[in-house]
Amino acid sequence: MRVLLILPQINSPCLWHPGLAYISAVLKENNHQAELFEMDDYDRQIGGLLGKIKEFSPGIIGISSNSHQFSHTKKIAQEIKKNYSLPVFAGGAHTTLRPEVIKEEKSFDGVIIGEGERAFLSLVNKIESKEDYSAVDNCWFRKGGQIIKNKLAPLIEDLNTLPFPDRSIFRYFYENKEKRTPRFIFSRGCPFECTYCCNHIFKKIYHNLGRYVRWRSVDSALREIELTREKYYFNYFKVDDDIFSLNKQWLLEFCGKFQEKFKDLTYECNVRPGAIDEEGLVNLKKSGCRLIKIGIETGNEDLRKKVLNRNFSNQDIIDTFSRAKKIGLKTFSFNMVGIPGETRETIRETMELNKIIKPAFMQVTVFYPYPNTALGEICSKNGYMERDFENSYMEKTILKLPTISKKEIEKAARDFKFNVYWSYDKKKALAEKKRRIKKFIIARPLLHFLAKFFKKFIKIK
Ligand code: B12
Ligand code: SF4
Repeated sequence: MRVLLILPQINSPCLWHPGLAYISAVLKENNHQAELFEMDDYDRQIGGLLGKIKEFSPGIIGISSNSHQFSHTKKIAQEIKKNYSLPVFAGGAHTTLRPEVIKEEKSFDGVIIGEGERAFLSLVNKIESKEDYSAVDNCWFRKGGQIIKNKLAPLIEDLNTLPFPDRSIFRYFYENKEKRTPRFIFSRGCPFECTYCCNHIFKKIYHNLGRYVRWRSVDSALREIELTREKYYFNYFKVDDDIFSLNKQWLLEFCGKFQEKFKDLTYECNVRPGAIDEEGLVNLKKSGCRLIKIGIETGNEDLRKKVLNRNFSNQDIIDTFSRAKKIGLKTFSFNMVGIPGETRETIRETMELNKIIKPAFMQVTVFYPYPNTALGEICSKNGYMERDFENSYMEKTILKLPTISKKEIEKAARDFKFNVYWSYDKKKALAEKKRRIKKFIIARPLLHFLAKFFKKFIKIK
């Protein structure tokens, strides 16, 4: 059967989506035809999407959505339903956290919860053979005025049984002939329970349904890299596993074999203080890893431990960064501002910690409470949520906290990198300032026009 997958990524491009890539691979392995429509701009592309549906004539549509994109996902489903009588299903992080959306949004025929490969294949098979699909595991459906809530099937025990994710459906791979930086993911799940992250909820819903943290074999990981390289040229890649260093035995085997096989390939990955030691770092470096990324999130230990449930100290962070640097690895820190309990002082502490560890790169995001997560619930119960989910992860807060104003949170997020870099890398700080000014101008059409005009005028002169 022909299946159309849709990836809304409005103001938030993600280049590829492993979940949809796996679903497409599984469908193709089972002789279905899958195509993808990537939606970056609703108004500009909605006509194109409707045209695509007419031309491709799918028997079913699957839309993936995270919480930020969900308002767009609903709009897309509504527009499809207005024009075609096709079954439309939504899956991804948001429907896993909040399957109840099926009750509110009538444009969805069903939602998929958790891992989608088997559930979606089963749906497609049943729809193709015109069978009743209302008992498919991992799905909630609307039937008449009722919601059918099916159970979750156990987690896929052996990830090696899955085909490699299908990159060929993404523009980034078929349009881009230049150098690419592909992303890979070799494991699923994380054993930690940080209150702001979705993992503890995914783990909870899958309680007693198999091992939550699973790895593909090292050989399968290396084979995927090899095959991807044969198809798409690259010499650097990113590993998106939540914590690449979690399973030391796996890591050391990967590093040893990778080094043997790919002498000219380099990469970056995520690690966690307390889940990486000196031996792990040395092996990462020897194998070709150039950059390690670490979530420190806040410089205040109380907030980190009590509010975020991240149990490592500032000293653990400082030690990991300094060891990594001695070994020759570049470092990257993830930071958040605007978490419940945040004050001017705690933001200052986060900046101070970054000034000590001096990362080569930083990400600073405004905290965003996801539905049903422990911290999301605290925000709802305390009446902190001013607005519901929006596409505003990086810069705008949707919270009204008693300890700090919205203006201060957003200003801190804007100025954070400049302030930190200024203490140890003036060039980077100035580049950051320039980037911000450019962004400010681009966001204002009149200023943008004037800037372009003057640039041209000065050049001619
Ligand atoms: C890799 C990754 C990325 C990659 C890849 C992008 C992507 N969207 O997958 C990159 C680095 C680009 C990225 C970016 C972002 N990410 Co991210 N990312 C992850 C991570 C670590 C792994 C996801 C993954 O690949 N898992 C493996 C695959 C196989 O699983 P999956 O994607 O969940 O898909 C399965 C099911 O969900 C389901 N499914 C998914 N889609 C569909 C669609 C249909 C039709 C069906 C039937 C089923 C289905 O079936 C799939 C196969 O089993 C997760 C954390 C996590 N543990 O899930 C966060 C996570 C998904 N990311 C998150 C966030 C917030 C972001 C950003 C907004 C961050 C930012 N600052 O910009 C951006 C958004 C970009 C975008 N437009 O999507 C959040 C989402 C929270 C939420 N409630 O929505 C997560 C859950 C992390 C967290 N904070 O808890 N991310
Ligand atoms: S360590 Fe990272 S991936 Fe794991 S629960 Fe915490 S934030 Fe989520």
